Amino acid sequence: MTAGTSKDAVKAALTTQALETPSWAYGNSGTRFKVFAQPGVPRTTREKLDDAARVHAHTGVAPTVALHIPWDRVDDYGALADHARERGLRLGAINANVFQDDDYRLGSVTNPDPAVRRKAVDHLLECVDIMDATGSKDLKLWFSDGTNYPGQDDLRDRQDRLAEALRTVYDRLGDDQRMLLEYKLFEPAFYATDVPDWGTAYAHCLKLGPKAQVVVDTGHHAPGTNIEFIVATLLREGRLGGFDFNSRFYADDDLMVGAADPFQLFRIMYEVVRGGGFTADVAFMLDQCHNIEAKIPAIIRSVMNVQEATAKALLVDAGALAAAQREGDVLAANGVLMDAYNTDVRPLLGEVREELGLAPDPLGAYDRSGWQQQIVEERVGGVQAGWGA
Ligand code: PSV
Ligand code: MN
Repeated sequence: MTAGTSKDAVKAALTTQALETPSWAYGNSGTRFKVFAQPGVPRTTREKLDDAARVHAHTGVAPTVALHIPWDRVDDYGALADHARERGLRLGAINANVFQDDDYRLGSVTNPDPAVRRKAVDHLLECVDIMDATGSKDLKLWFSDGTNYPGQDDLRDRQDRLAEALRTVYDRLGDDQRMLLEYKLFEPAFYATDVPDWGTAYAHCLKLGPKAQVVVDTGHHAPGTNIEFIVATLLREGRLGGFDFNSRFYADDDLMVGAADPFQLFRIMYEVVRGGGFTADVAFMLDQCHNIEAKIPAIIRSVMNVQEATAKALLVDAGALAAAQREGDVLAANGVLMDAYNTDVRPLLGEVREELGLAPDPLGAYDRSGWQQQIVEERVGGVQAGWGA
């Protein structure tokens, strides 16, 4: 798919788009000040999948669900995959979690203590075992590792430890499995983060081999960072493994993608289309938390926001843009992009949904379905899922 194709081609591309929703977005979440519980929230991973199935049913483009281990640990992953399949879903990326144990106070795979490093690597290897059982293709790695004070630990030694751990895990991957390495500017470490930026992630991936790819979490950058440039560069180098989509006003806010800056999302999706990433092996995942808003409609809204940005990106008139760029016509070139961005693509997406046999308005359809009332009535008792559960 290239930019600027016919309306039918745009619709066909939108029909095949696949967005992965995160299991943790269906559970309770909050800030470090307060987690607000909501009625009807899932108690188990199976119930999270039941909710995810509603998102897919109303949008038609959310067929996979990312799991977070241990938040989604179960006894039988094959049975969990069956539960997903029976609801028209598949299990997606396995997200490792080496950031919530006391042992990780000074880091996980970069910890100065070899026993802690071993524990962290064992967890990552366990995640690959889980991938074997679920049929998941991607292992998503985010490390909270870093230091709070200058001199606290040796920055270079920590990179060596990181490289060694990544190598061990990389060598365990099957032929069809990938390692997606996520970077984050800061938090929870405040002085130095061990994988703070795409350059560090890219350098590690390059050494490891082609199955190691970089993940761009849109919330993990300094204000003003040109994220679409990073996307273009990683695609050009064949190292863009996927996205963790969300949006931010200040730090890692994890708000609904496209809510804070829909124009940025359009610019990112334009570079994805331009770089061939729309049809390549790029995983389009959400990584969000819905702290105060209703969760399932918020996830449906997020999926719709990505679809709208994608539709606009696909509508860019590539021929006119290239001609204006060749002629050095700055205003005309900018105008071509803005014309696409300013197109109201909601009717087009309504048609796409109707062609998939869906209602054109997923949020209205969800409201009418009665699912929200049903889960509020039925999910009584037990422990609601949330951070750490
Ligand atoms: C870290 O902030 C992160 O973006 C990683 O992807 C984690 O796995 C995820 O958030 C947990 O919500
Ligand atoms: Mn993320």
